Amino acid sequence: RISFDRYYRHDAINSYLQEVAAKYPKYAKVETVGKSYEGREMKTIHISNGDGNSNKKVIFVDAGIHAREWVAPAAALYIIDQLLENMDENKNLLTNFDWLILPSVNPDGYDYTSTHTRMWRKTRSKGLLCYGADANRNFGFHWGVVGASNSGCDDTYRGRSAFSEIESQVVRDIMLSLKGRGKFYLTLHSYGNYILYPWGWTSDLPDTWRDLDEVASAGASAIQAATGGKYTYGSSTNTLYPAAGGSDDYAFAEADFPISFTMELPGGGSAGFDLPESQINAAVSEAWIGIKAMALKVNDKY
Ligand code: 0X9
Ligand code: ZN
Repeated sequence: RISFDRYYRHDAINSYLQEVAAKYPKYAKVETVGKSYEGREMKTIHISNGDGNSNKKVIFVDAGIHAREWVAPAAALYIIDQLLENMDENKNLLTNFDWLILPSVNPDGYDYTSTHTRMWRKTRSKGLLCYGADANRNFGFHWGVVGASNSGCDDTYRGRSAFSEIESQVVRDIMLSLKGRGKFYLTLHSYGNYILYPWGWTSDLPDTWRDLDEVASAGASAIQAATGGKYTYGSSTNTLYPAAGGSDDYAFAEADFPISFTMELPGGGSAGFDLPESQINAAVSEAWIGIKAMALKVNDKY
């Protein structure tokens, strides 16, 4: 069984997916959904309770769109570990939902943070002067209108055009393929302990913001009750900052996910994005408590 006292490189993440799916063939299926700019395989794992119902509601979780946010892919692996290795305890989460998890959205950038620059954020596509776009500014909903740079060397570069990056295309295509069934989209980031809902592109709130707020609140309360940990929730713009072209706004607006959240996991302090390995387990197990509570709330509502 995988341990959460260290970080794993992209290749190790892919190997883990294959291994755990081979161990639970009745419940888990791995699919290669695309290749990154530099040719790394992007894999999802689909987890069900094996009852053969292929029409269930779906929870789609991704992580690692920002290369340096290492605790995010770790949290995605933790979800997989808990759903499969702890299935009895988590039965209710699989009765009504299938889970689709893409733990490593930006494998080129992620590997680059191991081999070259720890604080790399973007993809690694080749631009005129610099490499990469911020894949979380690259989605085609109000693309580029705010909080996104049009200058290729900036960390929040929006890209040449909406969906110029293969990695954001892959995420988009998964979302659209789930249209109608997709009820909860969760994209894992770090850091700051936030649960953020749309919109990121405007300070206006969506009509259904009360529903978003209710689900986010259930997550934050469950965490606070279990560990005392504090997560702040609210719309991206009003809680953090305005930034258009995010995957969360796209899932909500264009792929009809009624609940779409960015979860910013812990980090901070002197560690910044570099959450020490000794703190991974606490961070991801706490996040899982919140995610379970949110999933149950989503099941009640949709
Ligand atoms: O800026 C981001 O992309 C996210 N924060 S991070 O520190 N992980 O880079 C927040 C994204 C919130 N969602 C939108 N603005 N759409
Ligand atoms: Zn991020």
